Amino acid sequence: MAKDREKEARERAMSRIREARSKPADSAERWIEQVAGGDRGALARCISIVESARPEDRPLAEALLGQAVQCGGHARRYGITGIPGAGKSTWIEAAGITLVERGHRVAVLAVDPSSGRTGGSLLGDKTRMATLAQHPQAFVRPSPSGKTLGGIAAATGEAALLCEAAGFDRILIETVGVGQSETEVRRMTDLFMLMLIPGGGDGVQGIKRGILEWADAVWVNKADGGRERIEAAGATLNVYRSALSLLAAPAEGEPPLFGQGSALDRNMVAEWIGQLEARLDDAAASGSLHARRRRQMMESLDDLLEREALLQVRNHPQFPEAWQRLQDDLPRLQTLPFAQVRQLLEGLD
Ligand SMILES: Nc1nc2c(ncn2[C@@H]2O[C@H](COP(=O)(O)OP(=O)(O)OP(=O)(O)O)[C@@H](O)[C@H]2O)c(=O)[nH]1
Ligand SMILES: [Mg+2]
Repeated sequence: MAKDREKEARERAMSRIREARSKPADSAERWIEQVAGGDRGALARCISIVESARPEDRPLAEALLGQAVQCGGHARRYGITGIPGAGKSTWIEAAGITLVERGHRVAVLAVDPSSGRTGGSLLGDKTRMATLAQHPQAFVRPSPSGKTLGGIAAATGEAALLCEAAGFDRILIETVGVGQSETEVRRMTDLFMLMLIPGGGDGVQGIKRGILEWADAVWVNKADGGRERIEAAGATLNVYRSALSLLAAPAEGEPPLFGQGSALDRNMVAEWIGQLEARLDDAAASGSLHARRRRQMMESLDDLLEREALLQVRNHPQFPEAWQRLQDDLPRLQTLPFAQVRQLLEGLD
């Protein structure tokens, strides 16, 4: 029986999607209305559309995002990165509960570049965040698994926009700190936090220098279970504090915040998220938050311009022939590569 009902629901959803694909603009307006009205099913459906790898879903996805962006901009976005198993999900759940208790509506998203391969850390995250996932003021969405059109991080940024349209005012994005998606996640967040664990040899913990430089906050987790561990956490924190003080000062804003504690201790997490919130209050008041978002937007525009320009060139009807000619000429090697490329571009009309 339950199976039949599930199948029916799936079929209903599919037929709605088919209908929406055929009239993207009208459907997008209606769907975003439902999303803004608090319909979680509609939110989940819209997120699936922006995550879709099918080119035929893109017009609808773009129409949805076009609608959503008009209700966006009010939420604060946190990025939390760290090595696998550092305690990110545990920390996010505790922080999320604190935030909902303070009257916020919290959405949790994840970017896991490995999820395509493993089938997703989906189950892990939902069970680890069981309390938060069931809270009426929270929404927990695992990383898109498998292929998406613009990449997993891009899909997560779009999902964040939809969550904002749904009225979530705090968005926490978890990403595994392996250096593949942090640039993008940092670019879509107002505060980027690096999570470490005590010890880890020389304290490097496989964290790329770039990620370290970007951190607005560093938290050494698992500082619990005895004095030794707490001291080890303090030592790790010091290693990073001095490493960071040697790096160039952040381009804008304040120096990073440093903290240590246990994600299993709700009070500690509440204290820390309070500090992060205060930091964002200051950034909002001083205008640096606005400046940061503006710069992030410019960087994204720049990337998009590059991607779109490349696509236009590659999709140009004369491109394949010109490209072939260029390759055929290669053995002669009598022109410099940049001159060849310039010639090729000039030859396309
Ligand atoms: N002792 C202790 N254990 C913790 C703490 N935080 C998390 N854990 C445990 O560490 C394990 C991994 O925690 P997760 O929150 O799943 O870690 P994660 O960083 O989200 O892991 P991935 O998403 O797989 O990268 C779980 O068994 C947690 O219960 C902490 O502060 N102290
Ligand atoms: Mg996790």
